[in-house]
Parts: sequence; structure tokens; C-alpha cells
Amino acid sequence: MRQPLWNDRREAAGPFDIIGDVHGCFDELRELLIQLGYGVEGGEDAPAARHPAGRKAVFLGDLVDRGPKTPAVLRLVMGMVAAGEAFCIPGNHEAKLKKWLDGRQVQVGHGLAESIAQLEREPEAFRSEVRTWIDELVSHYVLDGGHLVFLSFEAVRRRPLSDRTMEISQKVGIAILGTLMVFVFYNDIIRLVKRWLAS
Ligand SMILES: [Mn+2]
Repeated sequence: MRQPLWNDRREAAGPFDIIGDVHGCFDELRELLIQLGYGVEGGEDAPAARHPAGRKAVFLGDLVDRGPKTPAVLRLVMGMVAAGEAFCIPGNHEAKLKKWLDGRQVQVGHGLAESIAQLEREPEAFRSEVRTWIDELVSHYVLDGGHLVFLSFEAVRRRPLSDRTMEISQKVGIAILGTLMVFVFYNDIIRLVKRWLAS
């Protein structure tokens, strides 16, 4: 019998709930997951969520900044990803937060300032965990993106796809995710342009 590769998540077939721009709003995320039928357990220190019918959440970046509970959002999503209950793609806000976690020069504006204040109240071990997690997301999301696409196809066809088809779908997945990311960041980009025009 063939053993699946560690990164082969084809058994984790959707359907998928696509969620973007949580921005530190833990209470609202919790409410949203409950409305979608997820069982949500634990408080802000150890939150966990799982859908009884096997639905998976796909977080399309910008978990952090602006909102009041960025560490709790990170704990929930990090736990869900580790448990195979969610996929996550990093957004520009995660990328910027990672720069700060790396100790690099970063312009601290509204949004990131809130995350920093909240994360400074957390233990160093948590900050370092977040740093590693964001770093790994950047290198893994392409793979998971491809999976997302062929998992959807398999759910429709009810039988596995050939390796060649998987290879193609992975490329299509990258393209679709790229498009989705532009869509998700559209508001952020427009805001930057407006600010630039106003200055
Ligand atoms: Mn955003």
C-alpha cells in the first residue's frame, strides 16, 4: 500500500469556507465559524475549531492588525492549520508583522501598532512561534493552493486525478490564488493609492 506523503492532504477534501481579512477580530471570527456550523472550543488562550461534516476553512491572509485580539486569532488559526482543519495563505499584513518579529526596520502605522502592543504582552515563545509559522506559510501556500483546486475537482468527480492532472491543477491553483490575493488586497492597495494621491 502506498503511504501518502506528509504534505498530501487529499483526504482533507472540502467543501471549503473561504475567509479573508479577519484583522484581529477574534469574537467576530468565532461567531462566523459557529454560524458556518463549526464547533468552537476553548477561550482566547487555547481556541480550537472543527467542522463536524469535515468542512475546511481557507484563510486568505490578513489575520492580524487593527483589531483588538490578534494573538487569539493567530492561536485559533495556527491550531486549525496544525490540526488539518484549515489552510492559510499569508497576506501583506502577515509579511509586515514578520518583518517586525524579525527585528527588521518597518514603518509602524495604524494596524501594525495594535498587533505589536498585543504581541508584546505575550511570552517570547509565542512571538517566536508566530514568526516561524508565518515564515513556513510563505513557503507552503503554493502547494496547498494547488491541493485546494484538485481537492475541489475530486469532490466533484468522486475519484482521484492522475499525477499529470494534479501537476496542471497545481499551476492553475497558483494562478487562482494569485488572483484571489489581488482581490483580497484590493482595498489595501486602493487605500495606499488614495493616501499617495492626497499627499
Ligand atoms: Mn486587509
